[in-house]
Amino acid sequence: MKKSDVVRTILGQRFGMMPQQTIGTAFAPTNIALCKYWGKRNQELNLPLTSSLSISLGEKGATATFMLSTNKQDEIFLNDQVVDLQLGFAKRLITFVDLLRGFSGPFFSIRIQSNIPIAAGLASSACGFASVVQALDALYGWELSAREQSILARLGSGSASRSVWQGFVEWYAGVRDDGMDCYAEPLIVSWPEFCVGLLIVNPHEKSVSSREAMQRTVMTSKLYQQWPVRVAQDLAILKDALNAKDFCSLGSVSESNAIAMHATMLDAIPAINYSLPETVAAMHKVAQLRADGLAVYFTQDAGPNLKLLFLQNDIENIRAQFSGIEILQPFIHTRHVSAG
Ligand code: 2P0
Repeated sequence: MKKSDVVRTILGQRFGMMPQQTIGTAFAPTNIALCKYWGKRNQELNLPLTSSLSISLGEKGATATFMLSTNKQDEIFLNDQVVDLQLGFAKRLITFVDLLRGFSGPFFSIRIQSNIPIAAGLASSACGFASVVQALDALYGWELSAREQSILARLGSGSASRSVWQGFVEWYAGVRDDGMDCYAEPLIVSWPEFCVGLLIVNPHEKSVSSREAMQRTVMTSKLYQQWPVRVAQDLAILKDALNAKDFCSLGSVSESNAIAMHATMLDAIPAINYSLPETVAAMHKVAQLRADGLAVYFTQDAGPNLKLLFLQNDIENIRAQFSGIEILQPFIHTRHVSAG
């Protein structure tokens, strides 16, 4: 099955119709996985081998704005700077937009505004594709459900399926070949004291894309065989911890899940090692602080930077230990959306 088949299934007779508005705009938050998505059962549709669980980062994310254009081609602005349409970013975006607007669709002036801290290693594609789907939904008047938005956003980037929601979010792996049961839904847990700290140990770009790293791991890592079992256990513990607001359980299983994901990557051939000496030093520091009584845990994605997990009471302690850390409170100043 192709991406275009999924789009046609979801849009039905709305596929290829003209926009109802001249402008459509939407914001989507970025998200950090506490139980990671690592490995696909279908590369084309970004169907994962396992479910995953994330926290969306409130007001940190991307706003996409689509305006009808009379030009003969699209134009793209990223944070008010014009983007060369030959760049990989532009090509990937326009390929995705083509999928949704149909072949004879209108051209757009596309503006993406991102307030994600530069080089934080936060999944910009996650909030990017989610905001694009929601902005096009507003422009065309499709009136998609959040589930449908989640499925369409996944076609752009797997983790984008989780960025259509705020708060704690579970993305179901599903079993169907067409991926219609593979979407994200929020967990009905509000935790205003929950904090995420962005610890930048190195601002340079990663050498191996997460897409390539994921595929190499699945193909070559023997340890990867253990990963689905591990995820099932971790998801169950995480959900119990969220229901009980048991921060230490949540933190320790999140940290351990990230370490296990990186272990599968280290076992790939050739090995993928996103950690730098500074990454490892920060991990030891977190462990030492915890031994000294501070409830802080880390998680790590496909890059050298860490995200620290802790509670509001410890904000000043964390600031004192990690100069320059950016601290986010995902549930503060954010409307928490529940499943409808
Ligand atoms: C996650 N990551 O759960 C995992 C953990 C990185 C490490 O999802 O190929 O950009 O577009 O589906 O979503 C990053 O991978 O990959 C990611 P594609 P994506 O957040």
